[in-house]
Amino acid sequence: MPPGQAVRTRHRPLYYGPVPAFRPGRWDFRVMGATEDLGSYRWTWEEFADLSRTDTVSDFHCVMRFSVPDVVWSGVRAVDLVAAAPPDPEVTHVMAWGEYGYSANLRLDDFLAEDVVLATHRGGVPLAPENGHPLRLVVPHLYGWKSVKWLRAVEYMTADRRGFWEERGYHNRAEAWREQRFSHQEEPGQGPPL
Ligand SMILES: Nc1nc2c(c(=O)[nH]1)N[C@H]1C(S)=C(S)[C@@H](COP(=O)(O)O)O[C@H]1N2
Ligand SMILES: [Mo]
Repeated sequence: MPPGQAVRTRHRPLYYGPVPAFRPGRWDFRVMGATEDLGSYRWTWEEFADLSRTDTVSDFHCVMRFSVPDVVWSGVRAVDLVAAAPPDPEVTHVMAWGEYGYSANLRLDDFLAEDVVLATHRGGVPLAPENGHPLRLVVPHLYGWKSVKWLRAVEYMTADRRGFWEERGYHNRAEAWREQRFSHQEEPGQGPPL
């Protein structure tokens, strides 16, 4: 376990604000911002289901000091998404966007880590509404708030910008093994000015 974390196998789902309703006919997923061809990409729910899928197993670390070991996630690996929607070579960061404007910024290399997945299933069953149904991001090596539930878009960025919690006192990078919990721990240059 990373420092300061205790194992918990069950916990109450954690999120800010209401659980959004899923309407398959109105749902889409977008990749936008600094794409290689300057266009944006859009998948309907049916189209998204045709992307190549992978199972991953990882531990999940919440900044509230608990970790859930060995979670099985299934979905589209971030590397496969990025291959399907190539970024401009200048892209250094991404913003993951959830419903209602929740967001989390990530370094591109963190997003491309091999166990990062845009998950539709956890433990072999579709995500429950409160766990992010129909789609959530999972970034195992960063604290849980970076794992955006009800994911609707990924924005490619050529400079860093803070997301929802990163603007409100949480660490810009959030690596669990380095215990990067709060923005006051950031070293100069670890994040855009607050
Ligand atoms: N859209 C959205 N995603 C979110 C959150 C949120 O408030 N809104 N909370 C985050 C936090 S703090 C954690 S620890 C995890 C919890 O995921 P779980 O409830 O599925 O275990 O979701 C993350 N993703
Ligand atoms: Mo969390």
